[in-house]
Amino acid sequence: MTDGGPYRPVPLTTFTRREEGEMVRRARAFRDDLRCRRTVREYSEEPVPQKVIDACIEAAGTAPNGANRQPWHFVVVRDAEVKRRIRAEAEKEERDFYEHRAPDAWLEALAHLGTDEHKPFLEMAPVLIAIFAESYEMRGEEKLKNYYVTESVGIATGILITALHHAGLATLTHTPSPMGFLNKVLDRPSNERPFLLLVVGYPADDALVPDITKKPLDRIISRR
Ligand code: IYR
Repeated sequence: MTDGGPYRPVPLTTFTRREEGEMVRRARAFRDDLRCRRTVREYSEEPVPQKVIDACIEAAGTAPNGANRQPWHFVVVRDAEVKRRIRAEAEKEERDFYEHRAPDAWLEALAHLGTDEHKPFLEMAPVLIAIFAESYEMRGEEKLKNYYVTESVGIATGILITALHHAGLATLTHTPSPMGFLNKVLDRPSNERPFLLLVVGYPADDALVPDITKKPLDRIISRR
């Protein structure tokens, strides 16, 4: 490792060159698996294996990121009392959002998703992963600035959601706003800013999801 030192490259040994047919098959199989991912709001209380969570967080930690500073931290919450406090704080902010702060246009945009200020999944689901973005790093007394923090943590979060789905777990990307309370409840330092709360578990047997579709290719691609 030469992190932070001079450039001393090593040969690339991990890249696999594949035949075109195999590439197409792999790309389509991966797409088809991801098409089965749904954001789930109703969870079973069944516990999930820590080894799976650990491997998925390790997968997230491979994300490309600014200057390889890896400006992220993941807090895995299983404790019922901690979950209860997170729910109480999140619902307080969300109530204010839905009742006062959200402009009508935003509420209209959300209407078809059936979301509201009640967040029982924050207690029901066996695991919450609070993702923090490190705006800077402390090296002793020195503040070391991080780069492209939002992009980096966003990419890592995408990989985490994908890894959890691939492993057989459902997630919900929850964005209580503001979520500064997570630093207090989870005892995180002030160089870390809460980025997003990921709810993780198995869907409840009778879980319902909104009837939505994704834009087809010709609406999200252009070619030049
Ligand atoms: N943060 C709120 C509202 C919300 C906002 C968007 I944009 C969504 O796609 C879903 C919900 C909440 O979590 O309910």
